[in-house]
Amino acid sequence: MDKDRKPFSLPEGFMLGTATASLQIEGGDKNNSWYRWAEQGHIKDGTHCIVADDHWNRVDEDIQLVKQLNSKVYRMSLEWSRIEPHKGQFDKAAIDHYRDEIQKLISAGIKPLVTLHHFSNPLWLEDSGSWLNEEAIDSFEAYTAYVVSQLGDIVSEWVTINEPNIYLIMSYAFGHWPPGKKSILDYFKGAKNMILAHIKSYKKIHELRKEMGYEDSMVGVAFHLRVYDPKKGTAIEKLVAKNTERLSQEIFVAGMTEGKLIFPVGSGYPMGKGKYFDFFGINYYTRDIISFTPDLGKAFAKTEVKEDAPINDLGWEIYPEGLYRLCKSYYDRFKLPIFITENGTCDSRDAFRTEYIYDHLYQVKKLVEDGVDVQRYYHWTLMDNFEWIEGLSARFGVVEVNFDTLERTIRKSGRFYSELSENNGVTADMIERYL
Ligand code: IFM
Repeated sequence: MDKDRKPFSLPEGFMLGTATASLQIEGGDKNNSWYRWAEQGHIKDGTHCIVADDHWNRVDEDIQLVKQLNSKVYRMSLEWSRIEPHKGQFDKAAIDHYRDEIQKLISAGIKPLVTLHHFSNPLWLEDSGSWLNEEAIDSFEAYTAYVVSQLGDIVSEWVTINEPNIYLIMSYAFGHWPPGKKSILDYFKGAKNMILAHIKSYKKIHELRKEMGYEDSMVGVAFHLRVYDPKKGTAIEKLVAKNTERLSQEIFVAGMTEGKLIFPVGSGYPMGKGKYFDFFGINYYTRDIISFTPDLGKAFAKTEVKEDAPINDLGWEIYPEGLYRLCKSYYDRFKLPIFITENGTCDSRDAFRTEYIYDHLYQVKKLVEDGVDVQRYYHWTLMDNFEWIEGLSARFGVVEVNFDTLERTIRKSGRFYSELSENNGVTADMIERYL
C-alpha cells in the first residue's frame, strides 16, 4: 500500500465513465479517410482499422462491459461516413443502428454523450478538399441536422468536434494523418472552418431540440489541452510558451466558446459574439516543456518532455497536477461546468494505469473542494483500440483486447475504476488491494 495515497470521495452526483470513438472501435467501414490511410500503409505498426474491436457487431457485449465498470456516463462518437455515405444521402439503417445502441445504454442507466466528429471524414468530404474547403461548414451543419432529427429525442448531450487542434495539426501541418498535408497556413484555414462549423452545429442542435420540446441540451467541444511550461522560466521562454499555447489552443477556445477569431485565424466575430458552449470539455493527457529555438517554422518553440519525469508507453509525461491547473484556469475564466471528456494513458502492461487513475481523480477531488464545478470524468478509454497512426499496439483501455480473438478482459485498473465508480471515491480497502 502506498502511504501517500489516501481515501477520498467525489461529490454526490459526480459522474464517471469511459470514452471511445467510432473509427477506433467499430471496424467494418471502408468509406472513411482512415480506412484509405491504413490501406496506403501509413500505420506505424502495420495494423489496420478495418476490424478494430469489431464493436459494430458487438454492441451488446460492450455495453455489458460498460455496466461492469459501473459507469453512469459513456462518451461515444458517430461515424459520419456511415450516416451520410454520399453527400446529401443519409443511411437510415446506420442511424438506426446508433439509435438502438443509445437506447440500450439508456436502458442500462448509462447517459450518453455523443460526439459528431472525431478525426475521421467520409471520403466524399475528404476528396472535396476536406476541412480546407469552406463547404465543409454547411456539410457539417446538414449532417448535424439529420442526426439530431433522428436522435434528438434520446440524446441531450453532444460534443460537436473532438480535439480540432490535434486533428488539424496532424492532418494539415505535420502530414502524419489523412490527407497528409504539410502547411501551417492550411492548419489555420482548417481552424477557421472548424470554428464556424462548431458554431453552426451548436446552434442547430439547440434549435432543433427546442422545436422538439427539449430545453436541456448540453453542447460543447472536447478541447485537447496541454500545459506548456517554460524550461528555465526565462522571459523569452515564457513568451514562446504563451505563443505556443495561443497557436495550438487559444485560437480554438476563443473561437468555439464566444465566436471570436484571433490572429492568424481571422479577426472579429463573423457569426456574432455569443456563448457557443454549455460545458467546457477538456481532454487532458500531458504537459510540454518549452524553450526557445530560432526556427520560425516551429514558431520558435522547442518542445521537450520534462527530464526524469514519469512517462507512459508513448513517452508522454504523466503530470496529474496539469489537470488541476487547466480545469481551474478555464473554470475561473468561463464559470461553466467542466466535463473531463478524456483522460487516460498508454500502458500496455497495465503497470501504472491504476495509479494514474487515482492521481488524476485525486486532482478532481481537490478541484471540487476548491469550488471548481467539475461534473464528469470520462476515462480514455473503455477498451484497447485503433490508436490512429500508432495502430493497435498502443493500449489505452481499462479493458484489454486480444486482437486475434477479439476477446475482452477487464484489467486490474479496470476493476479499480469499476469500484471507484461504484463507491464514488477510493476507500482504504481499495488502496490496500490496488495501490
Ligand atoms: O485515442 C485518442 C483519442 O482519439 C483522442 N484523444 C487522445 C486519445 C489518445 O491519444
